[in-house]
Amino acid sequence: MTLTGAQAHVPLSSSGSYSSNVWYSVDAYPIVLSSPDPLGRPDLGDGKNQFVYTADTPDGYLYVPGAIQVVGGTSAEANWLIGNSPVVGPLDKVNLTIDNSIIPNTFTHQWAVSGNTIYVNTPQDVNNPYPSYQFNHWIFKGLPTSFNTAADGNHSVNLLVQGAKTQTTKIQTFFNATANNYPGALSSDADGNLSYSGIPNWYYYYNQAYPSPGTYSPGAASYYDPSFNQIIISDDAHGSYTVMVFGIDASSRKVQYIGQLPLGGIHNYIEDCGHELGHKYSTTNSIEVYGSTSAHPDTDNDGLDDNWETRNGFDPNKNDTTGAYAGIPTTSPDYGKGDRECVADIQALGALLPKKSLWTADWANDGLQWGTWNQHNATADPSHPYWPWNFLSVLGAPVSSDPPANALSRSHLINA
Ligand SMILES: [Ca+2]
Ligand SMILES: [Ca+2]
Repeated sequence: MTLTGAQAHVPLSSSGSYSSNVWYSVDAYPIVLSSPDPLGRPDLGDGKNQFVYTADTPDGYLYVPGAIQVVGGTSAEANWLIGNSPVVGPLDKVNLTIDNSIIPNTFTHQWAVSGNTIYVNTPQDVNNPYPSYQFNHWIFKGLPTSFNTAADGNHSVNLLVQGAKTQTTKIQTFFNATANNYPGALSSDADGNLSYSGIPNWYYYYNQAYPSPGTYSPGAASYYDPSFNQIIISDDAHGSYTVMVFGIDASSRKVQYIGQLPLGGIHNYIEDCGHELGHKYSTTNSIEVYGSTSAHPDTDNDGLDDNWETRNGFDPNKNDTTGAYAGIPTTSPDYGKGDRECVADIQALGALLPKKSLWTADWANDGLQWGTWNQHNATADPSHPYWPWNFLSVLGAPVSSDPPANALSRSHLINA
């Protein structure tokens, strides 16, 4: 575990009585033990003191492992601070509170001392699933009280000595990724047939790091609606996805399927946004068409203008130039539109590549990046961990950490 508490030391009291009527002063500060990653992967963002509620309801619990460090002290000094150990009930010298929580001060601490460290637990909480002997968690119940601000989720764990705050440790709390704690509900989508309440928390958090080009709507798949010129981001933007990567064949000068890039978490969301934004851009610029016209013929009915296809390495007489979409189900709206989807994928890769570092952005831990972690890292070859991603060539080339430099992105497309 990593000790990430405030490091400044403040005297608890200048007039404390330790033993034998000797006036004594000790330093102490609260520490928070960062949640260790069981797989040893790096912490996200600042990597410090980030915790996720166990449930989406107002009864959700937040478990914050923590303690009080008596600087340079001994077990005797630590015991002096809390009284005779074990102690159950109010203490006369020290206490802990958490700001901006519904019940920060109403539970009763239980304390234990090991060396110069004081551990704390809240076994009196009837819903506490932890055994009373596990003295290593502050447990807070209830959701933060403010929403819709960037500061939401920031709290302070405070050490109080005889009622006065002496030290503070910052923590950040996040809601369960798939729960709906934030407002922002749509009453309807562009088609006027949708009603729900609350956006999923992952969308709320991702949107702060990478603003969505559209609107969230519950459902399996994101889409671009050309009738209303509107992008809908849906639940496939959360979790994991493997995006296809394309290049140019050196001899034929045709677009070629060259590999895959497995994604998770924020990267999957960015790819999804970029893909639908690609459809919107292509439509707006008449690259993508809906029915062949004299101005924009579409001989192979793959949704792309023939002339644009010819200029950009696609086959105007073949709806899936690269073959990458050969296995798409006949029931899919993308069936027979492989080239149209390929262009959107290329544009999505262009949106994604500059944002690789966003996996280090400062929001929740595995609650939001779980797609990447669980779907890839847990089963990956340890010598090739997919973190944050690895390019997997379909042409027999070695695995690489990033797509090759000649992978097509938006800037390679004419008029795109
Ligand atoms: Ca076409
Ligand atoms: Ca075509």
